[in-house]
Amino acid sequence: MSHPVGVRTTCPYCGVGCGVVVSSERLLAGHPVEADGITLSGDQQHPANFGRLCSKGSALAETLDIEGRLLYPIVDGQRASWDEALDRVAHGFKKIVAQYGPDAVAFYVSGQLLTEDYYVANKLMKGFIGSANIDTNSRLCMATAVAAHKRAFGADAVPVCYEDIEVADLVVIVGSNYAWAHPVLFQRLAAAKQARPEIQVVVIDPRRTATCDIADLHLAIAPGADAYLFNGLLHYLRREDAIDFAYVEAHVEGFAASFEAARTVSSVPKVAQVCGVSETQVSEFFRMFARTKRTVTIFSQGINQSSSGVDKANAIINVHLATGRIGKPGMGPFSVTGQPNAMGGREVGGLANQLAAHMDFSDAANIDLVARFWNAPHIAKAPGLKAVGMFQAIASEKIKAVWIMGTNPVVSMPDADTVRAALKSCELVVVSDCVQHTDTTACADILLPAAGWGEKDGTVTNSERLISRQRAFLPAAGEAKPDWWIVTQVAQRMGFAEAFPYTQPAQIFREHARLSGFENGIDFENGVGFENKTKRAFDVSALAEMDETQYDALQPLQWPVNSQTPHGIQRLFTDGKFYTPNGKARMVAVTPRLPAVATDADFPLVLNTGRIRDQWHTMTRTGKVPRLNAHLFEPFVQVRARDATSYNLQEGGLAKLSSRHGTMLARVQVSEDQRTGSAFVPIHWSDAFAKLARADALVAAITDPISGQPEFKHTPVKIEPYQPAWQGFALSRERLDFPDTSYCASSQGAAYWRHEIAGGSIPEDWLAWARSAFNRCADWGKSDLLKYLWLEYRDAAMGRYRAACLHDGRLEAVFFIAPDQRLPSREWLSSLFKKSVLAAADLAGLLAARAPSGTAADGGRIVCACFSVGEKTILNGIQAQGLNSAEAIGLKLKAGTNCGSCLPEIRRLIARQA
Ligand SMILES: Nc1nc2c(c(=O)[nH]1)N[C@H]1C(S)=C(S)[C@@H](COP(=O)(O)OP(=O)(O)OC[C@H]3O[C@@H](n4cnc5c(=O)[nH]c(N)nc54)[C@H](O)[C@@H]3O)O[C@H]1N2
Ligand SMILES: Nc1nc2c(c(=O)[nH]1)N[C@H]1C(S)=C(S)[C@@H](COP(=O)(O)OP(=O)(O)OC[C@H]3O[C@@H](n4cnc5c(=O)[nH]c(N)nc54)[C@H](O)[C@@H]3O)O[C@H]1N2
Ligand code: SF4
Ligand SMILES: [Mo]
Repeated sequence: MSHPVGVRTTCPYCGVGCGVVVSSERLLAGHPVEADGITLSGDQQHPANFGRLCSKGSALAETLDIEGRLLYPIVDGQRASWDEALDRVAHGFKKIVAQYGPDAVAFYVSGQLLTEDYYVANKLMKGFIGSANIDTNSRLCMATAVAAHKRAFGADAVPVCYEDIEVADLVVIVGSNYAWAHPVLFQRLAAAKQARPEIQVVVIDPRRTATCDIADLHLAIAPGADAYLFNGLLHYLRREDAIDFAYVEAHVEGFAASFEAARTVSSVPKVAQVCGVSETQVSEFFRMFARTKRTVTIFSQGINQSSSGVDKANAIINVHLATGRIGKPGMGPFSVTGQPNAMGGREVGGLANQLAAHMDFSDAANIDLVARFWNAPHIAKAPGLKAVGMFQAIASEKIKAVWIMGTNPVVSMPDADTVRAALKSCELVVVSDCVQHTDTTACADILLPAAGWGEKDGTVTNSERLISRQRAFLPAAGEAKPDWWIVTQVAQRMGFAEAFPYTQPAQIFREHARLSGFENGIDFENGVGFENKTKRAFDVSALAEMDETQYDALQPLQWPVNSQTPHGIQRLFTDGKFYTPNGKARMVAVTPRLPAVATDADFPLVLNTGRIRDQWHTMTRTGKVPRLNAHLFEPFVQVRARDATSYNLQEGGLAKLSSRHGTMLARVQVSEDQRTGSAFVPIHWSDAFAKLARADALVAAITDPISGQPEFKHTPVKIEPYQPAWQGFALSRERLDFPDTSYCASSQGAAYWRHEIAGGSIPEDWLAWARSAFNRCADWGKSDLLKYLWLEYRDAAMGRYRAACLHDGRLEAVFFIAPDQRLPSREWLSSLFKKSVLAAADLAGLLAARAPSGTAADGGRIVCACFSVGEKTILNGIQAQGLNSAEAIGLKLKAGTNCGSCLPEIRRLIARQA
């Protein structure tokens, strides 16, 4: 058989930016493919992943069916034509601008847009509507790193490349759960460490995470204390004579002031005390750092999402500058990007304080330059509102129209209940999304269907400045259109047709590339520009002349891509020259600050929020994939045993978390991975999947004063057991809609839905309640309700109730209710949905709430998503079959042998048994 030729594209999830090859028989025959029948694999040739994919990437084919997609425009709740919807958007925005001025409107966009989409939206708002009120969810994500890079390097430029993490001798991972959030980079590091065990890995995170699997040292730092640690390190490096004074002299300024600012807490004992870790651990980390030249420091949201995040990031960059560990193989500070195109958004200038192509509003000449390039009549002259301020302005009606593209702020913004209320009262809310029912689309006046991954063409830039193509291989779902097209149409209808003539993404990319090179020459007169350097770091002008064919064939490459480096470059600052007026990098004097709001007697716990392995953000895509839902299927809160005892919480019970802003319900997980005094909840659940489970309802809208990035990792909360009158679960073929539940988390399994439920009051008639949940579920053609057979078992004295609903012998739904958590295994019950007719033994088992004897053993909670291998199966393999390594488990049970994302967890299970 010949090797399948496929479409090469890029994964739409995290900022690693893995190459993906999509193939199918029909594709080979030259047709656009259908969602089913697609096979997908890692692109062996792509320099980000060399063929690897994580659990989310390898399940991409399962997200492509059109179920749940927004298929046509909707205006005021009614299906509308594109013409009607676009006119409404254009006229709505024009009217408000005419009446109240351009700052009365806003766009809130996303690092999940392609560069071409992003460019057009930014140009429309800043160049033509005339306001800089366009901000992006990158404000919640990368704004801190952008600000820190600009302070230190004079430009938002990531110095390192992925290879650096493999050739380093020490990799410090700060505030990043690399194993779950950047899995393929984690795997590259793990493989490098296996080949070269002398690579040392240090993890700095208040939690013990899966990333600690390969750590030689884990500093479970007190939440928010990182700047003290890195300041202390700076002093230690000086004491140990590890500063590279020659480098500092030639290439860095600000050393003395930074050193001075770090004086307050600089001895190892003091640092250890403030950071809440042992002196031995601090000394060990400092020693490793001091003696290892080839060091990369990776940082992510544990640093960025803080009210002093920019200072923290600069404290990290400081130690690299002071030791000259930058611009050389295996060295450098490395801010990893979250979203697939967080970097592309930074390049086009999609943040409200950026203008375009790495220019901002601080220099009138830049504003003039962009105005001339765009031929823009009303260019914005000053920064616009950053995300948090933007939603506050919507709440106070200063902003009267907002267009949200590719993001779900009702779930992901801090103080999310207030954000929802603001949108509900806003005069005009336009939402472009691929998915019809999200917490944010529920607030829209106009819904525009966006083409999704696989349906659109464009480019994305990953964490190492690598520009890759996303390529279409599917026809758009329904009437969906690419975002660049939608914005272009609105721009034309607002009267800007001349500046928005786009009919192809390649046209947009060329313009973007031209702008990046426009008057970006060497400018010695003003002291700017050096050998091999342009004024602005971002320069892809060598791509400005690509024709459509070349654009289609564009191979991944790392900017800058200009006449001096036409093929891009791996590492920046190899010459020790930075993008500051005098060419020197800047160390920033950092005075560490504690989180803005401390815990107190009313709110005694620190709430930390973050990601889980198999879900992407608000689950609009990953939530459709049964095997991704199987790993962690419910919102949970993780606390240490000591806190569980203090607050009367029980493993597996429900807890209510409250802050000054809102509440959340979650399932309790007791784990020694947490620090005492901290609780962790995932960010993924929304009203679309659960009741009262949005983490951001709790989080305060407190931001870093420089970057405007919210403090998502540190909210004072209180926690108490949530004792419902009843609890239980229901499994069903279709999703059910329950009356009277106070808690309900729904997740899609293979051929069934799983609902974990609880209620505050006991229904009068359980059967009527169950029937009602069954009958209420929308669009399921139950014309012959009488044909459904209901079986019941009730033990009123014990408060137990069970029911099963069958249709022609096929199981449709089961309900299990109890006063406590003693409920049967969902795994066995869910397997019954695979049968077209239940056997008598199954039926008896159903009502006895016990699997009939001879049923295959229940594998337990899924650990390996690729091969659906459960925790119990793995534990049994370890105990009964003596499988005592991840390799042995892989050989025997297959677990961990495809994407490898579950290997840390498998190794932990082995360690736990040992
Ligand atoms: N599976 C999955 N992967 C993703 C995503 C996803 O939704 N799902 N989203 C992507 C996006 S957009 C982003 S931004 C990235 C984020 O990637 P990460 O930043 O790695 O992910 P988080 O889980 O938000 O947080 C990272 C860690 O910071 C720790 N932390 C909290 N407070 C502190 C502190 O004070 N100091 C230190 N040192 N650490 C602290 C948390 O305990 C957590 O383990 O992930 C990307 N990858
Ligand atoms: N508490 C807390 N809150 C957080 C964080 C945290 O760590 N803690 N992390 C923050 C961070 S780093 C991030 S990045 C945000 C993420 O938060 P969001 O951006 O709100 O999350 P997503 O679910 O990725 O939302 C993307 C939306 O765009 C849609 N979409 C997908 N592709 C396209 C497309 O091509 N076009 C259009 N128009 N729509 C598309 C999806 O269906 C989905 O509705 O959350 C932030 N919020
Ligand atoms: S690491 Fe996973 S989610 Fe991130 S780009 Fe690669 S395959 Fe996609
Ligand atoms: Mo992010």
